[in-house]
Amino acid sequence: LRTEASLHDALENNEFILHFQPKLDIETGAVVGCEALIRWQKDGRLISPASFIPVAEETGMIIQIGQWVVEQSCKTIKDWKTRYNFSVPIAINVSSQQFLDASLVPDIKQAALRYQVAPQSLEIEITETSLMNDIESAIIKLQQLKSAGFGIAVDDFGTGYSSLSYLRRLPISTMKIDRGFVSDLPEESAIASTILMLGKQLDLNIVAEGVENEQQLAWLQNQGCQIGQGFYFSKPLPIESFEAKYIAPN
Ligand code: G
Ligand code: G
Ligand code: MN
Ligand code: NA
Repeated sequence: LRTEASLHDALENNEFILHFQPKLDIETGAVVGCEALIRWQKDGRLISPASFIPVAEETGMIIQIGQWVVEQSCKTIKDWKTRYNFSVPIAINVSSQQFLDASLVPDIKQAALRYQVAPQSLEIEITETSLMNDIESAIIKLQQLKSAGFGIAVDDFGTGYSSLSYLRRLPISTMKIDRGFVSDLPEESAIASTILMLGKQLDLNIVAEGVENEQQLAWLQNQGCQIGQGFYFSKPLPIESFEAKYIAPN
């Protein structure tokens, strides 16, 4: 079922969709961004990326699927700007295979141009581990994306194969504290505090992922973490629900 051919058919048949999860300013409650998360609509059911992204990565289909995600995200940015004058950045997830592909950076730039989307409205989420296959080339590609104006976020920060000496060299704009550390809050806060401090020192935006309750939110507010994402605010939503709840409420 979850073979290269079925993923190929899924693309052809337009069976992939994006859900959107808001990122909120923890002080004001304003939506300051969102993350696009792919789902596969198959025979009336919604298949989670956890069950097909690994297959897509193994078979190389992640390249074409990733191009679809870039395209669809730029289209959505353009559409929200045109229809609602709504322009918070959309973040997309990029796998290590995509990072090794020479067409990633030109694909992203061309899609942004084609949809007349400001590069600042698209953010690339990468994990530390995904950069490590070829760190030197990854740094070059990140520099190209950053100098073109795209946002760069390190996803699941603190869980990957990472090194602080690389972190210093990565041209990133945002660190996302892995939800494992957020779920330890408020009792176990050493790692979250340290990541927050590191982010401040490096002058990065910090997003707390996986915020699930009031106690975690209170801790984050108290510690000056500015942006939160998680089920406490909203799960990832189909586009119509995201628009109704966050863009054009009535
Ligand atoms: O949305 P959900 O929690 O089910 O996502 C599961 C995993 O799939 C997460 O690690 C997420 O980063 C990944 N994922 C979701 N959408 C995409 C996508 O468009 N591209 C890639 N490469 N990974 C994605
Ligand atoms: O690996 P990545 O961080 O890209 O995965 C994002 C996924 O995390 C989302 O698709 C979503 O399904 C999941 N997620 C988002 N918020 C929460 C949360 O508050 N709790 C849990 N358990 N998962 C979450
Ligand atoms: Mn992510
Ligand atoms: Na994450």
